[in-house]
Amino acid sequence: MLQNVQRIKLDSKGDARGQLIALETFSSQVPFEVKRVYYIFDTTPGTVRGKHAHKVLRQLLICVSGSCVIRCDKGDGAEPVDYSLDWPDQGLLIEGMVWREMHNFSKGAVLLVLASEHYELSDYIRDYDVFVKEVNEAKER
Ligand code: T46
Repeated sequence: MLQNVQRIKLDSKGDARGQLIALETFSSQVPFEVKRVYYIFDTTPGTVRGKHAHKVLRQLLICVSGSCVIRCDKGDGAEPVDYSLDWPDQGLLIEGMVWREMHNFSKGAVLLVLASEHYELSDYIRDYDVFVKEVNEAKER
């Protein structure tokens, strides 16, 4: 498990009819105010998405249908860690500076993301070398 990346088991309200998961802002499962929701679907086979880090954004990722793998890298020289999401009660909370890449999307996969901020291009770091430099500079502060 990486610092700033946490698997969250979402509380499913199951009964004979099936399962239901409710997510609320500022709960133990969503520890931030949700300002934006987006979802990724109909991905091209073999595609890799993401390939960036965020400066401030906090996000909870849930693969609500199918499966995918989220590769997380702290930029500190340690090996990246792969988190597989393959059931709707599994969440991955990513906070702080983490380089993320989403891959191995199954056919029909839908990746739902709850985000703490509105869409802001200036929050993205899309160059891996710049990301590593910023991680190192933060360590020296
Ligand atoms: C992240 C991973 C998990 C918008 O207009 N509004 C939005 O809120 C988002 C997220 C994207 N867009 C536009 C920008 C691009 O034209 O949608 C297009 C695809 O976005 P992007 O290439 O950034 O998508 P991914 O899958 O590489 O990354 C996304 C999020 O951007 C990112 O924050 O952490 O999913």
